[in-house]
Amino acid sequence: MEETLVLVKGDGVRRRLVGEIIRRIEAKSLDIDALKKMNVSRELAEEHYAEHREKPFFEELVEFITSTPVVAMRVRGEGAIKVMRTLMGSTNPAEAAPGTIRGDLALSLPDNLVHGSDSPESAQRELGLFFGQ
Ligand code: RTP
Ligand code: MG
Repeated sequence: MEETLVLVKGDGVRRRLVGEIIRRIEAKSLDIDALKKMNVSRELAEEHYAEHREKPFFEELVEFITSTPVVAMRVRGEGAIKVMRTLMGSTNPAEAAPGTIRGDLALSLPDNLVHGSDSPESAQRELGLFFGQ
């Protein structure tokens, strides 16, 4: 069984969409193995988004993820990494397909509600950072 890290980011928590996002994950028959609401330190944010360190939006991204609490989940199931990315929709909510979390519930960057690991390597690394395994 595959595991992936899912974050409901600050905009999702602020808009009280945690339940709606969990509902969609469960409706897809994925398992939520662990879940916690937490603050993300600058250190954790920079580590988590290390691949984006040189991008123009890096500072905005770190500000965004550290400014309000997030809900972190370890999500498990067959093909969980790719399945979660499909449920989430495209990075830019303006382009995300209807039926997806971002397509249905978000409008523009950086407020795209969720994070999902993008590969088995990222998933292991990110689960280690957020759940210490
Ligand atoms: P995530 O990592 O959050 O699951 O999202 P993703 O793979 O779909 O997108 P990624 O390219 O990894 O970007 C990470 C987060 O950075 C913000 N972003 N802003 N202003 C911009 O052009 C821009 N591009 C990306 C988004 O919050 C995105 O989720
Ligand atoms: Mg990403």
